[in-house]
Amino acid sequence: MRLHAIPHSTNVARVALALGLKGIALEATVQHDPADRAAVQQLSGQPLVPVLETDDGRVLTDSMAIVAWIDATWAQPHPLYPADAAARREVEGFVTFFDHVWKVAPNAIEAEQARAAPDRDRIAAWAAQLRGWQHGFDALLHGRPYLFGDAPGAADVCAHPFLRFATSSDPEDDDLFHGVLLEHLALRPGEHPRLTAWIDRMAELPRA
Ligand SMILES: N[C@@H](CCC(=O)N[C@@H](CS)C(=O)NCC(=O)O)C(=O)O
Repeated sequence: MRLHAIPHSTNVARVALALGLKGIALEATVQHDPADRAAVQQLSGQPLVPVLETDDGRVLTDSMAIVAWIDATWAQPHPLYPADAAARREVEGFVTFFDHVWKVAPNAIEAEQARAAPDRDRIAAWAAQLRGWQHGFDALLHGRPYLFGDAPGAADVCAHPFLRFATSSDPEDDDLFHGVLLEHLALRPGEHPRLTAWIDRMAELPRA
């Protein structure tokens, strides 16, 4: 399998983490120039990464759809989604929240900051929303090491590549969206200790 990527991509990191947890190796990770998506567009019909070329000739797009495919293809011994239907729906609900609600705020902040005269009040409101949600992630980690249980699963794979910016930065990463995450997720010492410990725990897991 070949994974198409751009440097420092959060959504690509989800796929690398899912494969790592499954113990599945890639033939190659193909790094593209963020400013030139022609090859990705030609391969997949859209410009965004990740794109996964599978061994049986599929071309898959959209990180969490790829993670669901990986989980369905190599279900055992480390399932990423629960087998129980209700528990699975809870995790799917988290993934939907993360991608379609949580991500709105940092994307909106990035877009507002790019305007000639950014509206500081709007940025502050989105930033407050992001900080408020950190309580929720910390609460999900009460009495368990991962967001929905005792083993890392799809929710952890979904959230960690983004929430990790609360505690760490990469000096070579100059992505503006990641700058927004660094600024607005940063945790003060002692704040949300369960979330901080989970970020460290997740960082230790294997990646493809
Ligand atoms: N919903 C897509 C989003 C993919 C996405 O936004 N990928 C970013 C990299 S993390 C990208 O290719 N951005 C290119 C751009 O915005 O020009 C997914 O989850 O895979």
